[in-house]
Amino acid sequence: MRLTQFSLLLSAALLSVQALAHDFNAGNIHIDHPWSRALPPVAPTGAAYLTLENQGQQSDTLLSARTPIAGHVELHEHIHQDSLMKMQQIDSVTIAPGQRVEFTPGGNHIMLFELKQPLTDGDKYPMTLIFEQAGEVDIQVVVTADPDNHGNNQPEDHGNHSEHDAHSEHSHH
Ligand SMILES: [Cu+2]
Repeated sequence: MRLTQFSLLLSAALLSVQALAHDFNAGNIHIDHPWSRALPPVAPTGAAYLTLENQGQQSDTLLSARTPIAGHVELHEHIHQDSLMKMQQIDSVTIAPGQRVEFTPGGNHIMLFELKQPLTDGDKYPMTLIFEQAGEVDIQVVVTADPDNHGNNQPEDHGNHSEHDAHSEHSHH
């Protein structure tokens, strides 16, 4: 019974947001294009990816995330161990001022355990990110079978480094 009501609410939420390009702001943190890869309905786990950019003057830290579609959510990273790619839980992800942190397949990701509904291509689902400074922010995650086809690929952008003229003020000879 409760599950049915929940599903109806969720469907309404899914229908109300349709745009594929989407981003969110929380304090000084800009959250760009949260997405999940569509999976077969039997998949017990999934993952969410996004980009976090710190546009403020002090660092902030992503502490955790939660979503009603998963029983349990963890922050994960991929590491190379004995020439194998392994994923493991991380406590948090800190974003320094001006830094951009990408959560991508094969890298950091938000791991979804005990999925309560399938990750179906074209759907969206709500997620809450909890930051140390910015607090809690509600986002919508897009589910897509073809993440490369949304025109949101980040081209290599190295044009934003403001080269600060670093005079060494404490050099003693
Ligand atoms: Cu994982």
